[in-house]
Amino acid sequence: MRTTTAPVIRLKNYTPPAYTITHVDMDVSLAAEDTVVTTTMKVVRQAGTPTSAPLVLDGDELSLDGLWINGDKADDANYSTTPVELKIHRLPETAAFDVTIRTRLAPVKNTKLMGLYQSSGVFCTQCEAEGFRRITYFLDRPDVLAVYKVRLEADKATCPILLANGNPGEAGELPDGRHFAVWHDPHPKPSYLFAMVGGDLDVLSDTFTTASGRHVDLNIYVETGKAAQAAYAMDALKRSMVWDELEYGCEYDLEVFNIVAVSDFNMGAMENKGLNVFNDKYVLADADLATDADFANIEAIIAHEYFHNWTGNRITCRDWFQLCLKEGLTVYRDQEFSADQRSRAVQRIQQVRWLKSGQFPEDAGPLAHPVRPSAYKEINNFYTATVYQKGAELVRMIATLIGPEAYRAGTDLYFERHDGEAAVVEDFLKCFEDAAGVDLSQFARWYEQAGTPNVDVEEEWDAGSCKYTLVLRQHTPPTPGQQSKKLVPIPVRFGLMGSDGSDIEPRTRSSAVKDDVIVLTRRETKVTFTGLKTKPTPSLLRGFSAPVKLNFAETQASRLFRAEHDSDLFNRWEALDGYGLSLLSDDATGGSSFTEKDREAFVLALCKTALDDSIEPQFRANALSLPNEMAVARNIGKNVDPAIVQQSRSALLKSIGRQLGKRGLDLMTKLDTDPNADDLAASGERALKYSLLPFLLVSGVEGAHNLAQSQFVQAKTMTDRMGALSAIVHFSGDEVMSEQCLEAFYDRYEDNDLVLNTWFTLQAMVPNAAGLERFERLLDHPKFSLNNPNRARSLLGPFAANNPTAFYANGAKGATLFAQQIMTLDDKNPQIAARLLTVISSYRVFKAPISDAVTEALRTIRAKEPLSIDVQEIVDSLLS
Ligand code: 0A1
Ligand code: ZN
Repeated sequence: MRTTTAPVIRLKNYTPPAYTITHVDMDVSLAAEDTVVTTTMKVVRQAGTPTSAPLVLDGDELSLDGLWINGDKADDANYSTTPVELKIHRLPETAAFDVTIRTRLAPVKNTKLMGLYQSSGVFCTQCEAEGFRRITYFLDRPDVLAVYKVRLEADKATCPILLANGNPGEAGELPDGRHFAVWHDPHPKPSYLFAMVGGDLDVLSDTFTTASGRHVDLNIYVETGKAAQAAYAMDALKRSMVWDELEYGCEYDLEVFNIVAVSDFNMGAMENKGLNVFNDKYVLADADLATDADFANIEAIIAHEYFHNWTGNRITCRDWFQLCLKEGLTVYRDQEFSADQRSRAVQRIQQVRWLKSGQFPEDAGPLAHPVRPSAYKEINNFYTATVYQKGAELVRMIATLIGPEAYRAGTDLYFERHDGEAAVVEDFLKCFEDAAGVDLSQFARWYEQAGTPNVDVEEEWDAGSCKYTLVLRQHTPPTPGQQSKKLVPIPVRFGLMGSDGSDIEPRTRSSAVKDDVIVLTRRETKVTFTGLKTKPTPSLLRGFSAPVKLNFAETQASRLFRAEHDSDLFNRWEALDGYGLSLLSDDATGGSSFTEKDREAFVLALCKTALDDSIEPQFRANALSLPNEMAVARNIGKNVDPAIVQQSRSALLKSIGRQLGKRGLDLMTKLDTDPNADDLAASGERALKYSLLPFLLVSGVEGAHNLAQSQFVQAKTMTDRMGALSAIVHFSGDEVMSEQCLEAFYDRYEDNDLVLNTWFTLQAMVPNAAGLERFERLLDHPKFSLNNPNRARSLLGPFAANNPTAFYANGAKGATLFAQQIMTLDDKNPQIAARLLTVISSYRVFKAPISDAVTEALRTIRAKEPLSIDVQEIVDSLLS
C-alpha cells in the first residue's frame, strides 16, 4: 500500500512520453495463487530522446520474475525496481527494440479489484485508470497506444471460457487438462482498455448486422444458470448499436462484442475494447428480481459502455485530466439515447434530480473541482459527478448553443480528425468551432472553473409602453483554491407565457436572444420584449438548459401557474419541486415566507397533478417525490437540525395524503399493472402507484394499510414488491407488519446477492435512533461484508448519505460507526473506501455539536496508519 504523502500530479506538468510501445504480445497462464504473465513489448524511442535515457515503466505491487531485452536476459546492473517502477538502463541504440517482462501474480489475494483479480472464482481484470501496471510493468498512461495480441491459458474444467480484447484467434487443448485461446485486437489502444477473463460462465448470444453489412457476434457472459437474466441487456445493446449508427454515424468495428458480468466490481461497468466488464447489477434482470428503475439503469449503462467504443476507445484521452473528454461526452450520449427510448421530459427530470443531488453539492463543498481538474493525488478519486454529470451538461450546452445540425457536424469532424488519437478537450472544442463557425474560447472556461454559477433574475413590466424586461446577472461563488471566477456563456432557454398559459411569440431586438435561448455572456444581460398586452409569466431555464442555480423571486402564484400550464414539461416539474423545497426549508427554519394559504395551494396543486389522467403517470410520480431531507438541509445551508427537517417533511406528507384521501387510494387500485417489466406504460403506472402509497399510509387513509400489505403479498414484479415493502417499512408505523414483510423478503431472496442488497439499502434508510440501532445490527449481519463492493455500498452509502436523523442520532454515533467501516475497508479496497467517504461531504450544513462529531470521526480516519492515498486525499479535503 502506498501510504506516505503522495505527490500532486499537475496538468501543467504534462510531458509526452520519451518512449512509446506500439505492439504488445502477452502470454498469460491463469492460476489463483500463481498466474504467470509474460509480456513482450515493442518499444520505440521517441524523437529527441537520447539513447542514454532510461526506460521507466510503471508497476504496482508486482513481482518481477524475468527481464529480457531483444530476447537476451538482462543482467542485474541493467535495471532497478522500486515499489512503483522498473527502470531499465543501457538500452539498445536502435530506434526500436523488444522488452520482455515476466511477472507473477496472485489474483485470489487481490482485494483492491484493480488489475487481475477473482470474482466468485472468475478471473477478470480492471485496468482503468492505472490497473494495467498491476499486471505487468508498462508505460501505463493513456497516450501510449499499442496493438495487443493475448494468449490465455488455464484449466479447462474451471475456466472453459477464455476471453480478451478484439477478435478470437487460435484455440486448443493442452496437456494436464489445460487449454488456451488467442485474441487479437487490431485497434491500437491505451493499456487502461486492456481486459481478459477466464472462468466458468454461461452465455447469451445474438448477432447484429451493422449499417454497412458487417456481421457481429454478440455475447453476454454471466454466472452459470443466469443467461436468461441477460435478455434485457442484450436487447438494450442492440438498440444502442442502431442508435449510434443513426445519431452519430458510429458503426461497431470488430467481429465480436463481448460483455462479462461479475459480482465484485468497483464501479458500474468498464468499456474495455470489445470486452466490456460489468458489475452484474447492471446486466442481470427479470421482472421477479429487478425493479423498473433497475431496468432503466441497465439500459443506460449498456448504452454508455457501448458508446465508449467511439468516444473513449477510438478517440481516447491524452492524460487523466482529460477524463471528461470521454466521460462527459459519453454520458451526454447515453442520456440522449435514454431520452429517445423513453419519455424525454421524465428522463430530463431524473437527470437533473441526480445532478442537483450529487453534483451541485460536490461543486458547493470541500470536494469542488473543475470538470477538467488541474491537479490530483489519486486519479481514482476523480471519477466524480462533476466529471461525468456536469461534463455531460457542458456537451449539452454546446449542442444548445450551436444547434443540432452543427452539433452533428462537429462530432463528425471530431471522429474524422482524431480517430486513433489520444486527444484533449481543446481538440474537441475546436471541432465545434470549425463546424459551426463559432468562437468557444469563453465556453472553454466551463472546463476550468469549479462551482455552480448563480443566475439572479429580475423582471420589469412597463404597462405604459407594453415592454417587459428581464435582467439576468451571473456570478459564481468561490470554491477551494479558486477564489475569483470568470464569466461563462450560459444558455437560458425560455418562454413567455400569456394569461391563458400559452406561449407568446417573443419580440425583441436583443442580440443575446437566439430563437428561444438567451445567451448570457456578460455579468449582466438585459432583454426587453415588446408588443405584449399584459405582463407575461416567464418560464426560464426550460429543460434545464444550463447547470446553474436560478434565483428568481417568483411569486408562489406564478409558480403554480407554471406548474399547471408551462408547455415545457420539465419546468412544470421544476415549479412544483422548487415550491416544495422552499416551503420545506421555510418550515424547518421557522420562516414566514409561506402562509397557510400558500401551503394549501401547494398541496392542492400537487394532488391535482397526481390525479390528472391526461398527464403521463411517470411524470406524476416524479412530481409526487418531494425533495428529500438532505436536499432540504443543503438548501437551508447551515445549522440544520435533521429532526426538524424530518418533522416538516412528515407534516407535509400528511397534508398531501389527507388531501389525496380516497381518490388516491382509488387511483392506486386502478393502477393494477401488467407484470411485464419492460413495458414502459406499465412501468410508469407502477411508479405512480408506489409514489402514492407513502402519502396514504402516513396520513392513515382508510384501506391504505391493507392495500400495502396485499400489494406486498400479491406482488407480481419486484417493483411491486419493493414499492410496497419500502412504503410499509418507512411509512406504515406498523412495526410488526414491517418486520414480518422484511423477514418474508429475506427468506425469499436470501441467496440472491443483488436482491439482498436492496434489503440492506431499504433498512439503511430507517430513520432516527431506531434506524441507527438497526444499522449497527446490520453491520453484524452474517450476510454483510465489506469484501463485495455492492454489499458494502448498499448499507453504508444510503445510511451516511441520505439518512441524517439516524446518522446523527445519539451524538452522531453513526459517524463513528461509519468511520470504523471506512478504516477497515481502506485496508481491503481503498478506492471504495474513498468513494464511500465522499457521501458525507455536506456534513457542515448540520448544527455544531453533531457536525463536530463528524470532524472528530474524520480526524480518527486521518490518523490511521497506514492510510491509503485515496482516503487521505478525500479526508484532507473534507477537513479543509
Ligand atoms: N470508464 C468507466 C468507469 C470506470 C472507471 C474506473 C474503474 O475502475 C475501477 C471502472 C470503471 C465508465 O465510465 O463506465
Ligand atoms: Zn464512461
